[in-house]
Amino acid sequence: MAKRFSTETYVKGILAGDRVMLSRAITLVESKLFSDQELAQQVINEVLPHAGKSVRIGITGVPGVGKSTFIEAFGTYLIKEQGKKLAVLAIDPTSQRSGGSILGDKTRMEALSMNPQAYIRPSPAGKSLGGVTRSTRETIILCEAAGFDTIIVETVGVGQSETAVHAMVDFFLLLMLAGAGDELQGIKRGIMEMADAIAITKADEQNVQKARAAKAEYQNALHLYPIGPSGWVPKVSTCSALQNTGLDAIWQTTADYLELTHNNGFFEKKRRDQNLQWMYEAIRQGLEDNFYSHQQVKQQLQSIAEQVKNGQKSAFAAAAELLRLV
Ligand SMILES: Nc1nc2c(ncn2[C@@H]2O[C@H](COP(=O)(O)OP(=O)(O)O)[C@@H](O)[C@H]2O)c(=O)[nH]1
Ligand SMILES: [Mg+2]
Repeated sequence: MAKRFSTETYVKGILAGDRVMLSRAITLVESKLFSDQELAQQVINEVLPHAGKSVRIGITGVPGVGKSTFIEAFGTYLIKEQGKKLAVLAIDPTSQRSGGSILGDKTRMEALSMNPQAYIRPSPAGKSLGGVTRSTRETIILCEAAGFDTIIVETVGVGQSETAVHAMVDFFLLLMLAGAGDELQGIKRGIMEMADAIAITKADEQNVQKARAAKAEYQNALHLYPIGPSGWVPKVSTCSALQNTGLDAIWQTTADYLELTHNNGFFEKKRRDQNLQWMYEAIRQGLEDNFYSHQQVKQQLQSIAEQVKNGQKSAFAAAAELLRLV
């Protein structure tokens, strides 16, 4: 069990920007213990009025595209050139590595992890996507309350985690390689449609020409999509994290997006919609947890499932029977 303090101690520490207290509160959020969860909820409730005043940026792309290297360079740029305070979180439900993808990549984020203006937190290990999503959302609030004005949420770029991240950020950046082909990059149409910006990575050395060609190609492809409710036309650019090029353009694109969506009200609306979605998800999760932790359900689930497997009971009848137990 995590070492525990009073709600007030956590809240005071977080609001004062105490990183140790912030980390401990995040550990509570990630805990599976009911008592830790209860305490976490109290802390979140208390700091909530101090949260929300940030830019939340989601970053995705297939493994190897250069996410970690990009975040190191872009994050350092944001701190040094834009005076930001940056928190980097990760969503990696599959990660079994030493505490998550970001820690495993720590060598690629060396400068950032040592920068006092940055806070890096790996994805919680051993959790389902739903579990990771929930703790990451709550972690965003805690980081914002601790004074971080820019939150980057990295996702591994395989499966459903992009959708989860998209639903918790203001701006969604897709990193892509030049000349690798959409298929190779596992990029489904849906993910391109979610992107507010695409950056072609590794635009350096012999790659520059290819990157420019890819930029034109993706720009054309994006023009085929109808403009969404944000009124924003997604932008494509090239960058090199190793040479620190193209980073200012990506920040400018982000700033343009923020200006447009603040002015037309989309930013606020999206945040409100995300909050509502979050509530419904929490309800669904709560109902599910209640159901599966119910004593009688625990006792009978196995045997009733067996009957369904053997064709002795229909799936619907079995579900109804189990649901009646609660
Ligand atoms: N040439 C070049 N290589 C890069 C760049 N960014 C990342 N890489 C390399 O690409 C590989 C994968 O990078 P990484 O950041 O771990 O990708 P991730 O799996 O998406 O996090 C590493 O060998 C990096 O050194 C870049 O801007 N230029
Ligand atoms: Mg990485």
